[in-house]
Amino acid sequence: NIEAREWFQDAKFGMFVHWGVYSILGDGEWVMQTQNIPVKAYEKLPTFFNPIEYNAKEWVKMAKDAGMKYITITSRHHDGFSMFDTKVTDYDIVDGTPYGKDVLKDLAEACRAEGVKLFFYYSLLDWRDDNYFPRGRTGAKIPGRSETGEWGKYIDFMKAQLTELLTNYGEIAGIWFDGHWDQKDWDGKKFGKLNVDWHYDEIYKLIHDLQPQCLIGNNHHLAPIEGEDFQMFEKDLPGKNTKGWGTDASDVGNLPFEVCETINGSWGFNLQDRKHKSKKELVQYIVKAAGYGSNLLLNVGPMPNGEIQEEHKESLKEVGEWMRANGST
Ligand code: FUL
Repeated sequence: NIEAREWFQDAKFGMFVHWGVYSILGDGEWVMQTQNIPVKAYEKLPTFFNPIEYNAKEWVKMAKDAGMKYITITSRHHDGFSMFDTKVTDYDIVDGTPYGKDVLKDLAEACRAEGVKLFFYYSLLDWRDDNYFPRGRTGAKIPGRSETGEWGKYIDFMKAQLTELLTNYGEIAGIWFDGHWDQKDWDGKKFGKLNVDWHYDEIYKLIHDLQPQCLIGNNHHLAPIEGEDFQMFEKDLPGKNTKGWGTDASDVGNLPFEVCETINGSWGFNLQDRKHKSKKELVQYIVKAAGYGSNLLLNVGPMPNGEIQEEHKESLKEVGEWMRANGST
């Protein structure tokens, strides 16, 4: 949808939100893998997730005041826990936590009221689902993962969840896919010749059929695939590939760009992260991205109680002041 792509191209600045049951441990969103937490132990985390200080209106106001035009939030990260009310698993915020409420619903309403657009981050890889099989390099050492599974069922599961996300939350500006790279291992000798098709043609069609304006991006670090609407560069600038994501990661297509970055050094809440970027550094990121004609998606990692950490709030405030002073909002 051309109009939606044009809006995106002009939007310039958005807020990324990494929030999930991993936030409880204060060690980033990869904690299940970095600490090799057994599936059964990790499954206890939701019972401690009770973000009573969560206030969607405040989050949206904070983003808007910083000059941001959209919010991209993790609906389900690599740990496989759904932060929304899904009917295809009970491993979700409504069925599995004492909080029991759908945080994405509140956010969708608050965004709509303020004219801020909403994107859903959606992980392709899953460290818990039996049917996410064969496994790739990530999460390989997590104890308790299944040795068998049905790939077709996993694809159906994702389709069902995406249908929910695009049916129950009003107009959604985009889906931000992530976690495609395990596939590299599947193509190798480790798992033999298995059907590793992601069925992107079907998945992308489903999304555009449900909501034609919904933009699709995929953090696969490849050149854009048919059906995608924007191209993202993780902690990088278009065409740079300074992170060495792979030989195709610098392939630049002709879709609108988005660059994503962290305010400190982590995506998910990290208690011990002291690498906060200064106001000057953050402004440089905004300016640099804009110089490449790219949006900047700047991340916050809310705490388990639902509040955004003070340092992040402070950074957003400072950036907002700079944006206003420079006529960028
Ligand atoms: C990466 C993920 O693996 C990280 O956890 C994070 O979500 C980042 C934005 O994308 O690929």
